[in-house]
Amino acid sequence: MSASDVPASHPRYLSLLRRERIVCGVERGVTSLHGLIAHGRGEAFDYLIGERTHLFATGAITAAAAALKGARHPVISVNGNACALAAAELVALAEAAGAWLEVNIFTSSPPRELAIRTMPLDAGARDVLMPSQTHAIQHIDHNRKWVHPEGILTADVVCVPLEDGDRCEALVKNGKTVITIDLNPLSRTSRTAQITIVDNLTRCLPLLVQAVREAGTAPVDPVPWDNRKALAEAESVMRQPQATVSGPTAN
Ligand code: PTJ
Repeated sequence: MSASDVPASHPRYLSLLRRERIVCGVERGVTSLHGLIAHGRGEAFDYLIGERTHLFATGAITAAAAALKGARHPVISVNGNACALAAAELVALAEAAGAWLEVNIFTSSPPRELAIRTMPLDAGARDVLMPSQTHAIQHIDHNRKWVHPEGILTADVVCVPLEDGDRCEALVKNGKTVITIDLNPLSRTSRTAQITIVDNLTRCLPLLVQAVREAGTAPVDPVPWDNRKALAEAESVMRQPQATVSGPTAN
């Protein structure tokens, strides 16, 4: 049985749908096998926040929208999990923010990079940049250092959903403002990025798109954001038993 056979009334419907997207991602060569593990890790943290968007996330979404709108050259980095879960929403975000999409993956694989590129293009992206073999960011040795010269290399604001800590640190050291989406408030990525949205990618992306659209075309001032405080609030919610799926809402 697949999630498409499960009625929308099923209490785990959305979770099953997300699993199906990740499994389909693996089957079509978009998501790595390691991505299945990362997804399970995310599910566990999502349980601990009651699978809902909290105030620490909506605040981060507002700050992220302002950072994207105020950016000179914003870029959204796309990996195998983000692409399988939310290709259409990533395209909508890029469109709303006037940002480029750029493929960048942890587990090196040119065929997978190409498969990832296809999904946002099919979802209507005007283009999707690929990592070059000539331009690299500094402070990282891994293959993830390779970037597109008109994309991440020259970006001032980079949105990196579900990132690994080394690359997030490297992007910050390269002078970028980094926005991440990560359900784990303790991860190195969450703690290194300037703006961390602790929420499920699939829940917060539509809200982020809406916030960017609402910002309109007028110049946008940066929204002051205390990332450490927000991460502490997320951790505190996770440590409260009543925040879990069966408990009452936490905000
Ligand atoms: O496609 P690749 O090769 O670039 O690989 C992508 C993954 C995600 C596999 C790779 O970057 C990786 O291993 O990531 P990590 O280090 O496991 O980190 C993923 C983080 O994202 C973890 O902190 C998870 O809790 C979190 N996470 C997983 N699913 C979601 C999520 N956060 C938000 N929404 C999710 N749906």
